Amino acid sequence: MSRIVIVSNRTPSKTVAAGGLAVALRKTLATRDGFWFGWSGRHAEKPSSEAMFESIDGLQVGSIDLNREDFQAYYAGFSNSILWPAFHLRLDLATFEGHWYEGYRRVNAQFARALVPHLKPDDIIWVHDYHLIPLATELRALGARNRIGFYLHIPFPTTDALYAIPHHQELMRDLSRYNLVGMQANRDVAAFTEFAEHQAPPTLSGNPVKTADFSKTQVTAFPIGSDPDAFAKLATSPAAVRMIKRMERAMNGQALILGVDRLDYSKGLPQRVEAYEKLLANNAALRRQVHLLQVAPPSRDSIKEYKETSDTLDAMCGKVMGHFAEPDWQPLTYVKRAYGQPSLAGLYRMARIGLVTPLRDGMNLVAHEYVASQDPQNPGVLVLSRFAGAAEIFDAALLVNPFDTDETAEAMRLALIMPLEERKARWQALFDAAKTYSVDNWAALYLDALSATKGGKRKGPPAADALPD
Ligand code: ADQ
Repeated sequence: MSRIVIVSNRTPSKTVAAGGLAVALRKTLATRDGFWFGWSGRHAEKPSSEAMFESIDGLQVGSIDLNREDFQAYYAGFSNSILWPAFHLRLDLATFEGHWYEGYRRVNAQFARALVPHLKPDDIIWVHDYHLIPLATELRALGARNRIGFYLHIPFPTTDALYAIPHHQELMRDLSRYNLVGMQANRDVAAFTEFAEHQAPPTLSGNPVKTADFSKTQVTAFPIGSDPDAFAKLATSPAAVRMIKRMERAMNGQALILGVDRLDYSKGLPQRVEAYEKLLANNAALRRQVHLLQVAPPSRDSIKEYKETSDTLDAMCGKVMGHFAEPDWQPLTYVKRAYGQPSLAGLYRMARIGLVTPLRDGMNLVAHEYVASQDPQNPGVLVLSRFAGAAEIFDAALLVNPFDTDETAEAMRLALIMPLEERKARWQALFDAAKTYSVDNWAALYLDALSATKGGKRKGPPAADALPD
């Protein structure tokens, strides 16, 4: 059986508890030979193409250090200040700095140089996310003929947002060098197909110009998921029960409405608080009966737009507190820290409403985890954004347009009065979907599809073609 080589921006760490994705991929590597490759998390004066290998909890991990300036241009710059906002349709939040692109390509080339000496001819290479779009091009330029697959964890943009990205034609040519491109949702495959058919901005005169040939690249949706059985178990574990007890005391009979997110402008947090404000404003009888808990640890805080989102959220929460709090009742709690999975599972299980309202999201695993953690005899209600990839598989949720805060407020009201029978029926459908689209199934389906592609003879740029097979 071929080895599997997983490549992502960051390798799994010794100190940070593994999330669902890392756990699933570790499981894959436990049954197949192979290793995980990526950035070590360390900076070095001089960029080196020597990978360092170590075993982390039985997992083989290869990593490289990156020069600080290159990392800035590649990670905070091109990846997270251009690709992330553009792919989430937030061109207003993008910063266009020309030189970042060179750093982005330099780091991808460095990854390739460090990885190639460790590859065997029939290794299957699985590259993760927008940081590494050019990696197949760079690997093929060094002679790699392996099957190489790419998986995009974030949404694929609409064609005109894509046109706004500097060097987008080159990036799309990079994607055409993969055997398989996996996306989260059908809407992403549709957006990709729309681009692939035209590839240049439409004009009233001239014909469409095509510069990338996708005829040898399979593009398919593989919706990612969680490990629902593991989360269901976790939700009744001692640590979860401790959290539930703590919350029951604090809530004193109020219904908990819960949001759990990385602090990111794509997650629609200010809009969510505004919807909650409307719920309280329009339904005086609900005051003292409900409580919003928003858990949102800061992320990417070196980027100005993230700091601004954090400030906006602070102001929104302060406004709702000032308006509705009473000496003996607080409408909301906002916690800026991450929790371990057992505590999260307890919070999910305790919450009457899981409020998952991103403005745009590849999938959103919080929605999956919330569903998996519910008590089947008394489940809560998932209020879910139509613009999360999860909406394609969770149509039994209360689906909302997160920009329409009246609609979100009304969905919360309906969730609070929903009869038990309806809650159970909706939850059962959601749980079935969470099981069908589990993270284990996702990894297995993706790797089967990648193994089944025609490998070995992918065309690279001219330099690679000159190399012997
Ligand atoms: P993220 O944008 O990070 O991921 P999401 O899928 O919601 O978003 O969360 C990933 C994980 O982070 C979940 O397992 C969740 O439990 C954890 N997490 C979030 N907030 C937390 C908190 N406050 N404390 C502790 N843990 C927290 C990107 C894409 C998503 C896609 C995933 C996976 O943006 O759309 O679903 O990758 O493909």
